[in-house]
Amino acid sequence: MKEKHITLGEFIIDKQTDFQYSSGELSKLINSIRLAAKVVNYEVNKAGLVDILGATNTVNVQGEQQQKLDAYANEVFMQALINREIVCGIASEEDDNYITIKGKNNDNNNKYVVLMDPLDGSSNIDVNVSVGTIFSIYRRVTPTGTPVQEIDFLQKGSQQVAAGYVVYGTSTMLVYTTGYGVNGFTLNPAIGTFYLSHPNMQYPKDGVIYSINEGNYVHFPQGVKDYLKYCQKEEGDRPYTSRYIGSLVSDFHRNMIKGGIYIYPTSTKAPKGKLRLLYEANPMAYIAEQAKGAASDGYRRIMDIQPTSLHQRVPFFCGSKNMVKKANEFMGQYPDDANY
Ligand code: AHM
Ligand code: MG
Repeated sequence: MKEKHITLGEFIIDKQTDFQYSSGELSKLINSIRLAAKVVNYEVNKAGLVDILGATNTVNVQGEQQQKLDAYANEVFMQALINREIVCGIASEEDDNYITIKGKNNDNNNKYVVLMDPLDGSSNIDVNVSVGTIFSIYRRVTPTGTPVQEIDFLQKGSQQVAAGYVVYGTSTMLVYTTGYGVNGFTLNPAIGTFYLSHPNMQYPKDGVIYSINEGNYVHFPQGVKDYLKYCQKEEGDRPYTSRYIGSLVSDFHRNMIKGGIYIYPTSTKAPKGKLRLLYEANPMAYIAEQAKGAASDGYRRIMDIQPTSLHQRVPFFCGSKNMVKKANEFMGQYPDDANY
């Protein structure tokens, strides 16, 4: 029998009824992210060429000034969501504050807010290393009909209704969850269609990869140093192997498939860690848990942390369940470091 190839568009329609308050809005929202992902993919893929063209002419063919790709990605995702009038607000790692979006009749009746990091790891573009987009979706908590407020964005990660990422890699993939497991779709660039390639993605319970910027070792808290020594000790299936791309989405994606842990801890250089709770840690934590992995700040579940500001940072331990558990045990030896 001929195998059926499911496109992301078909998959979204199929799954619409899975969603508790389904009125089609969440589906439309994910559809607009799908569209923006294709546009950004096209641009990311010709990043090197843009440099060549830019050298002779810094204004592109449309007469627009050349933009940095992260600013471009921000605009593409913003516009895709704004044009469809399906969200009431967007907060982006690129912008200081959230923006309010009116609904179809210039009202405030839309239910969802989106938080995103439009191009994570963008410093990697210059050296042709994969980058990603991360997104997180919540239902607003303030009444519909009123303008969106900051508290609609400052929700615990456990309140997310969907989250996902796009990895612009050797092939471009969109991976997302709406709380019913994690599915991955690979873009066929020839026809611009995402196909279901990785159904029901799951972390192996154990893994042997640890991903951390070891250049910062001397600045790490003792619990992290102890855990790294544990990983490197010759015993059983150890020493583990180290893999660090320095692009969260890529490191996460590899670890979810192969089994591993990603760590960005506090350090004397970054006392609260580097990653942002709302734009990076929460969506990745939601995907990790839906893929039977785990995510903590070394002490607490990431998704239980009450956010207090839009751009707050958090230490991040994320990956195979048993590996995160083990890292938490090491951190637990130094309870004072929980107060970062
Ligand atoms: P960004 O949001 O400024 O791109 O920073 C986030 C990135 C992650 O993708 C990556 O895992 C991390 O920063 C790498 O940081 P470092 O270079 O300090 O190891
Ligand atoms: Mg980022």
